[in-house]
Amino acid sequence: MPTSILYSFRRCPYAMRARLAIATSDISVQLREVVLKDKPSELLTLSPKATVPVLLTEDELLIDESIDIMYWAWRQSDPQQCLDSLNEQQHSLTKELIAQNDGEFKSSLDRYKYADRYPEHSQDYYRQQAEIFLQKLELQLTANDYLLGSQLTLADLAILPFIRQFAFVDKAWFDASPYPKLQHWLELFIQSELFELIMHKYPQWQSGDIETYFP
Ligand SMILES: N[C@@H](CCC(=O)N[C@@H](CS)C(=O)NCC(=O)O)C(=O)O
Repeated sequence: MPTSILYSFRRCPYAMRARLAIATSDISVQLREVVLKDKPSELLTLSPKATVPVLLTEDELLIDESIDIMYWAWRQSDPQQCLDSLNEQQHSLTKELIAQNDGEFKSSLDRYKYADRYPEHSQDYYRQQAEIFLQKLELQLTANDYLLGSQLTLADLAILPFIRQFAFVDKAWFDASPYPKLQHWLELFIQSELFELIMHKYPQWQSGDIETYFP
């Protein structure tokens, strides 16, 4: 029975990353579904910064960054070679893309999504800022089916949840946008069994509940 514990929140793109990596490895974890406004004391005690995802491994290692959970999962087992297949150059491009995603793009995405909270600029302005990253991804996908080549890797799974969030701010705009490769890449992901698996709904975890395993 799995003994590593993952604190997760279904719609959080960072937690989705972690679940994607776990779901594409051969491992399972105990999943504790968190409600961000009502975090369990067990999580707050473990990780004072109190973001999700947080993983506590069976040997009591605490991992509280989503990317590090992805590495942890695939270092245990990587049957689809999401990490294993990357050469040095691909790995450095992956890191660059993820840094841009988590940095400038995420910041523009938040402003685009909640434009009323950031009245310094218009929603269109924030969307245009976000498009700088979309253009880069579109270029990658013009040459390849996936961001790094012909197979799904760390870069795709780390970035897809954020592009999905961006797309659904204004789906009609996204569907009509000049990014056909990106639209196709996202659509394949949303239609996949993998996506269905990681988006399964779990009730909020309460101390004392019987264990829920993921996947
Ligand atoms: N750098 C962290 C970011 C995680 C993060 O910010 N998660 C959000 C939810 S999507 C969170 O837990 N925010 C704290 C809160 O809303 O209380 C990671 O990659 O794991």
